[in-house]
Amino acid sequence: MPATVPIHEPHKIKTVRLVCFPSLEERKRNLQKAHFNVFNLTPSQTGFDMVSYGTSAMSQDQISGQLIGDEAYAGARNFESLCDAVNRVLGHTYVCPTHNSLGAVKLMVATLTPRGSLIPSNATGRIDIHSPRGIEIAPVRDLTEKVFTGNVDLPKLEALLRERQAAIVGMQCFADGQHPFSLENLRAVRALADKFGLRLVLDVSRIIENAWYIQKHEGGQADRSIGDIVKQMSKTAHVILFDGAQDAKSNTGGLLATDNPADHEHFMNEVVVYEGLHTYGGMAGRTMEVLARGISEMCDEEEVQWVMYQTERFTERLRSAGIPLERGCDGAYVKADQFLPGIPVYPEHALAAALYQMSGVRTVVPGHAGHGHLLPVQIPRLAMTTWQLDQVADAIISLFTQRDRVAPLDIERDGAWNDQVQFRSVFADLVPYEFNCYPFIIHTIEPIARTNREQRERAIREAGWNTFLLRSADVSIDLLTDSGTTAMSTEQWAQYDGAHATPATSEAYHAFVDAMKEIYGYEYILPTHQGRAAEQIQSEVLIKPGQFVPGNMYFTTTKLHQELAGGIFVDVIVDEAHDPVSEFPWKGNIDIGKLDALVAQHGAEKIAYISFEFSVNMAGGQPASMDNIREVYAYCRPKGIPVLFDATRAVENAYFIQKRDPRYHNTHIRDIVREMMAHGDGCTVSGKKDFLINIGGLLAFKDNAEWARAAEEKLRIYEGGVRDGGLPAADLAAMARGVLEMLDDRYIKTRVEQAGWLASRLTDAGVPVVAPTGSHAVFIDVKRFLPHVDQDEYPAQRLAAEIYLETGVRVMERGNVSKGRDSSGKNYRPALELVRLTIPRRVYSNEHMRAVADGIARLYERRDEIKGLKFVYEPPALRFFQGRFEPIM
Ligand code: P71
Repeated sequence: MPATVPIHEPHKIKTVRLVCFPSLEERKRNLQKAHFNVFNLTPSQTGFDMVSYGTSAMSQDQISGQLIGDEAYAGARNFESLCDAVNRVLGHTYVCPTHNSLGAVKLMVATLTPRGSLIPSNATGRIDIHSPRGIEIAPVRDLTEKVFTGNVDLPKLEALLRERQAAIVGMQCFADGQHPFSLENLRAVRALADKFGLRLVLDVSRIIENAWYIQKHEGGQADRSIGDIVKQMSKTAHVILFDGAQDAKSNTGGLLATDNPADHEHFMNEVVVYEGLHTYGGMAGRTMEVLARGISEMCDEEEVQWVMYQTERFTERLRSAGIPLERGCDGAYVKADQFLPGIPVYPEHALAAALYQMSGVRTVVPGHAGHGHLLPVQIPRLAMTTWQLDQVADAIISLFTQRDRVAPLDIERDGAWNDQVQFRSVFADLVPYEFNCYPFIIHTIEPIARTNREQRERAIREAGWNTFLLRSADVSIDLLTDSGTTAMSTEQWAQYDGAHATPATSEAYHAFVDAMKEIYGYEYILPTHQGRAAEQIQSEVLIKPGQFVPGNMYFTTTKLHQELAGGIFVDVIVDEAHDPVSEFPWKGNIDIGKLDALVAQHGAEKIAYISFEFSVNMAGGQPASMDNIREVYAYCRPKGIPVLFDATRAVENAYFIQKRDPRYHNTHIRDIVREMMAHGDGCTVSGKKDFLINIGGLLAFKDNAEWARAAEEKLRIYEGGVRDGGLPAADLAAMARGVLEMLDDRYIKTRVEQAGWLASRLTDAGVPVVAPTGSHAVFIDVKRFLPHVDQDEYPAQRLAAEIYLETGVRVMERGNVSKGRDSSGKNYRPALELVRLTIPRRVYSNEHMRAVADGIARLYERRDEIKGLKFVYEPPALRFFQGRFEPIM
């Protein structure tokens, strides 16, 4: 069952937390203010914060647990959830909650290890908190053991127990963060403890990592599940101590648990003194719920394999570059004294300060000052992508190559603890490390479906071979659309939760209007529930029946509303847009020659407006150039023809202008968008794309008050209130925040480049894709993929289904099925027979994309075996949504 190398995260991103990238100048200022001790820096002064304590990404189930805290003083329901989780996962009957692990230690001291006690232990890190209490820790780690370095030296322990009276026998999973023990050793320690009539107290805070190590390295354990091993480990101890901010991915919380009712009685009587009542122990009800859910989830085999894969990969990258380090359960512990042999005093602090100066990465030196020289570089569980971790490793490697230049620190104020010490220093001349990965970390994850081929065969049959009819629960990576599938940020959630609902005028409405005015430069701002609602109103306000609406290609909903309003759509996009192999960079441009011919034929007054779409979706997400946008407006203005943008995916279009037009290389996306919009008279936007939200839209006019008034009239009738467009204040507030985030240069670059990255992996495998890669998706050219399947046997529909069968990935047909039949009943057989792989914003990593590409490459290898489909049910209109098929054998 276990332990193959995972190919991608077994989850997708649900919520992101934006990361700051302070400039070199800011970093130097921050470092100075922090007295060169990076402990004093805050996360907003930090790029990546490499600490694992309380920083894990939670699951969506955990985060929802936050909202059902039963904040009763006594007997909270969440306490029952916690007991239940501990019983099931860790196997102990009686649970005593504490505010965190120090609370659990306090209880232990009050009940089992009073002042003057001796605790033999495989861990020494906790000496810091035990020695002030007059408790002696006797280290009994087996220093000869190479693999299970956390094993107890059994003869040494036995000799010690014979010689002196110990209070308990202590053991820690992955002792001090670096030393795992074997199950065999744990059981032998338990036997010894029993022999001497002592309790074995096991700190199970890093039990998952230790269990993984046992699964991987201990004879006879490879076929057992993590859950199984964890339970056995936990049950081997008389008392367990658990830190909620580690494996359970909570931000705090702790507990002691036991099967011994007398010990539990003792714990309950003391917990009220130090922590709180025995049914909450100093934790909020919501924390107990988060903790309970975290414990229930923490043995998930695939999640564990993913976390440990990342840890191993990170450590290996550093090790192979020659960085002196020790393995950690949650990252790499760098030996600062060997890294900086020329710096004798506090080399760990000098290293941390230098790393921050050159890269913005923060690492924290814990515990007592000057005790050893390890600098832990820890990985927050599930919160970072492999790409980001590789770059953090590369920053450290880059520092290693410049280590001779790292400046020593002069002590300004010494102290007993690392958080106290302060330094003076100079800024060494270090070459900075520039990150170019996603500018956010993962705050919440959503598990994705795990299916096998047999289950997928059943699912696609039940869906009539139509990916629109698959259940999301049967889909692993969902590339159906980028519409409304975005991960929101924590900032957006803060706005969402803080918004005050009203059917009248909300603050959120004002925030929405102010943000839109500023970004688009338009005077009249109307919210709508999504894009097509704005399109309906715009079309009805601006089109007189019988007028022409020239546009660059078309989008289905846009064209439909123009026609419903009595307009006649005319395609005036450049010819290159229809050619899947043309590399022309501005395939979204309007052909002014075609436009001029239309105007010459019918007269300007017969043109309702130009419908100008950015990042033209049906052409493959192809951008228009700034020159074209300007020229179209310059052509139209003197003739009194309005230009109305479908500004959906405007930011992606702006990115292409920044990238492909040398005049804009140094212009911010924000300014490019504003300039684009200046060459038009109004716009519609499907907010479900650009605005980084799950629902919402915009209708805006530059300065025409009459249109705005007419549109408001329709807004009241079709959508909702004039101040909300049918949206709750919460969604307006999240949108007002989303539009600020959409303009971040780093964000939009990583978003668009992800499509390019996927395309290049497909191309490398020979898979034919539409060129150049567009703004939001990769389009497979199915005529070249399945040349042996006739278009009337729907090759793109079949390929979409085959991709699902092979990989669990869902994609969308854009070909003969979508295009439909002409008036004589024949299929249109369009020039483009495509499958669209659409990339949601901030949801998937490059590992997901690699898995998608590799799966499609496997299909391409055996493409000759793939045949077509025939309809078994064909709806009269928009048949791609509801149509059902059967494979042709
Ligand atoms: C996409 C979608 C969503 C979609 C719509 C219809 C059929 C299948 C999928 C929606 C767009 C769009 C452009 C350029 C307006 C809309 C409608 N795209 N303009 O690509 O791409 O906006 O969905 O908010 O109403 O999957 P709306």
